[in-house]
Amino acid sequence: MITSQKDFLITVPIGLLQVPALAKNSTKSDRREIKLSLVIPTFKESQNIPTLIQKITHLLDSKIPNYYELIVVDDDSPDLTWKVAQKMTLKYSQLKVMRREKERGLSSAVIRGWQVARGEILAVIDADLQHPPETLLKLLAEMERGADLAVASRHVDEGGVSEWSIVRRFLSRGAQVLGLIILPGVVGRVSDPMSGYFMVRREAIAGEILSPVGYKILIEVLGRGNIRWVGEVGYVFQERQEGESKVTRKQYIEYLQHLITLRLAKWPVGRFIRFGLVGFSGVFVDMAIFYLLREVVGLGLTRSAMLSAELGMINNFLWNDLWTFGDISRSQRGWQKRLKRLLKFNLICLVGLSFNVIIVNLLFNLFGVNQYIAKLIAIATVTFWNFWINMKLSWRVTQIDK
Ligand SMILES: Nc1nc2c(ncn2[C@@H]2O[C@H](COP(=O)(O)OP(=O)(O)OP(=O)(O)O)[C@@H](O)[C@H]2O)c(=O)[nH]1
Ligand SMILES: [Mg+2]
Repeated sequence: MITSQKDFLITVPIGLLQVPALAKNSTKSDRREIKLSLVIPTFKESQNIPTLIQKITHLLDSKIPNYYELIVVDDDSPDLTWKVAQKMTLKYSQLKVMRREKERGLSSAVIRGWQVARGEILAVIDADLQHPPETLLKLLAEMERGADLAVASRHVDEGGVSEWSIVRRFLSRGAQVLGLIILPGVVGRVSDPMSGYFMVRREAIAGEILSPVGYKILIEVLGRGNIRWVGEVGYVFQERQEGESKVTRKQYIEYLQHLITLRLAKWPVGRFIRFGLVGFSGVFVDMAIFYLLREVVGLGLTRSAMLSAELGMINNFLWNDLWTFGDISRSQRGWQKRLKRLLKFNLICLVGLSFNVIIVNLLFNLFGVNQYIAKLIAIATVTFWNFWINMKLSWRVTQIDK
């Protein structure tokens, strides 16, 4: 473990918030294997930290003595929480302390802790004793059964909140519903997406660049990690005994920002823009060839229009195959496969073309929409159709909806 000479604190990792696949600091001499790395983020928790450490150690020593580590990550608390924790390292050898002087914030504190962790299972618990330590053993049992993520939940059997006001319950549920609307595939996977008490398998998040906004680290883990099996364990959220809450209105705004960021990250925005640009280039190819066929070759109108449209489509296919979906085509090599993609693309675009004609007709004749506006709406709709269906069928991207 890297410690600075000055005060025997763990050095704070810098750079991207990315958990390494293999614990960076483990060396050959570091024979003792660590199973569980539990991060305890703190800000002004000097009154709570001694009791918490004592309770957790007592508990884990009975179950996995020597196979766990506790990592307190303190954001330079004015009440010197880090110092209180640091003194305890003399008695508790599995305890490590990180004092962050530059960065701030709960979520990044947790990840910085995981970055120096050595365990195969990474976990987090609040320092204020609101998360009952006993639940750790149940979470661990879930992980041992094979879960990639084990979440302590207030909303399953044996779960609950002790003395929350109606307002706080309402806000918490409201935030959950909002999450379900914006990110159903992520937030809907757990009964308590707001939980800050969970364990995750290192493998499931290793190498992912995490960038949580605000407080909700679990949503980030669910959104960006490769989580197949989720286990849940009920617990009752305890009242804070000592110290003060850091929850403010700002956190609700950040939560919303976080949801939107994750939503955008899941939508293939970049691909769609490239697809649009390629489509735009196709218009010029189509026009130029149409001109050549009419003026130079002297072909009839319909034939010229059909031929130029087909060549425009081939132009689009080639660029999409090379650029828009290049990463996928490269893993599906061979001219036969390429030809298959071209045929599918062609067919899908032809269906798109008939939609185009139908939409213009419907809007213009049935709803009296101006013909040019009708055409624009048709183009936009068909572009979405062409993009989405081609992505799903011609260039199969199965991992888009993680
Ligand atoms: N390192 C670090 N820890 C933080 C920060 N903000 C909060 N924490 C810790 O994260 C945990 C949860 O914060 P709390 O303020 O208790 O949030 P909460 O439990 O949702 O709200 P309460 O019920 O009001 O306590 C506690 O252990 C805090 O000390 C921060 O900016 N940096
Ligand atoms: Mg709390």
